[in-house]
Amino acid sequence: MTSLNGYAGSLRCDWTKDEVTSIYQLPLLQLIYRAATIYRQFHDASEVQVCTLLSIKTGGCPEDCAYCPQAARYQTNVETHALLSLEEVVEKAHKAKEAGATRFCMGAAWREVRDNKEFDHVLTMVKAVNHVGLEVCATLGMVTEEQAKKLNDAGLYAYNHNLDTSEEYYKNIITTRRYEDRLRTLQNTRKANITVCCGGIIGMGESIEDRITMLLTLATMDPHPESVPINALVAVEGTPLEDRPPVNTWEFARMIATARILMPKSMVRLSAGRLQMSQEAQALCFLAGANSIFAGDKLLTTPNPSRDEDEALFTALGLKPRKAFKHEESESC
Ligand code: SAM
Ligand code: DTB
Ligand code: SF4
Repeated sequence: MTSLNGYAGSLRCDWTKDEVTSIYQLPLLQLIYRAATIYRQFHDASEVQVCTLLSIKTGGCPEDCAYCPQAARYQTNVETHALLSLEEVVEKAHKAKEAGATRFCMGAAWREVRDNKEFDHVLTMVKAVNHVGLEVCATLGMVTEEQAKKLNDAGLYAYNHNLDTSEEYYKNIITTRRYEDRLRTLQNTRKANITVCCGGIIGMGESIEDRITMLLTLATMDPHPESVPINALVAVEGTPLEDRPPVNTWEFARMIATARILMPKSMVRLSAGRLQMSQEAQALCFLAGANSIFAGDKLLTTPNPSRDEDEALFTALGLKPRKAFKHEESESC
């Protein structure tokens, strides 16, 4: 039995900004110790879920997200492609499963889902990947409640739609949609009984206060998102954020630890940016409560550590991949 050292966590959705600020600003090792304790109270800390990403439609997106290499308006080296065939997707899903992944996330460079043949095709993909025995996740831009219901009927397990940053900083990063649009899609997903995957990115020039406010918005959702991806910006040549310096790994670990304390039951995903991090920095994130990674040479369009490197990391740290569908039911506060 893990000793809680006076640090027992509880599932709460009524966090205040002062509380989040004082947790975020704890001395780093104290913050990590507290997060690690709470992590062990709610999860088996030897397990990390391995997820695989696949870009099913790449590039040519009409949005202006300043971090994104897939926005049509930026000159990047991304090779665009139309919607993949069902065969290609199913083959990748089988390969991902064989390589140990239990969750498969399909991403499309769309502003929003439209009710057309392409959406019907994505529904077929969702059904097929579900049959492979993987948790199916999709990230397709904005969805209506009706579209979310269709995705749920097809067997979609999770929908990824990130807040990306604070409401205040959002307009500096994206001007082609509003924060409320993001929140509405998240509500539509919830109403359709799909689990919610929602997090953000650090390293885009936001202030500490922006990071705290974003975490506050996530942690006051009731229920919390079942999955919270924390991304470090991958600064891609040709995007407006191409010259941003790499994220300081202490700051990254601080985000992970704070997310773990605020949303103790959620899966906290150490997402984009691992290639720029040392294995020791990743170990600190696992200690602080990160319990999922994206594995495979590629994220959606940018490189990621190889499976061999990740296997070596898991062996060195004594971590094992987590089984699929192990999530508990979403729980209201
Ligand atoms: N078009 C859909 C949307 O915007 O929701 C889905 C795909 S989009 C690529 C999914 C998420 O990937 C974004 O919300 C963002 O958080 C993350 N992302 C995209 N480019 C990134 C980058 N260069 N560095 C870190 N995260 C990134
Ligand atoms: C998330 O939060 N991060 C993943 C997943 N959800 C879809 C995407 C990261 C993309 C990084 C940039 C790229 O590879 O294009
Ligand atoms: Fe389009 Fe999504 Fe990239 Fe924004 S993040 S430009 S919506 S693909």
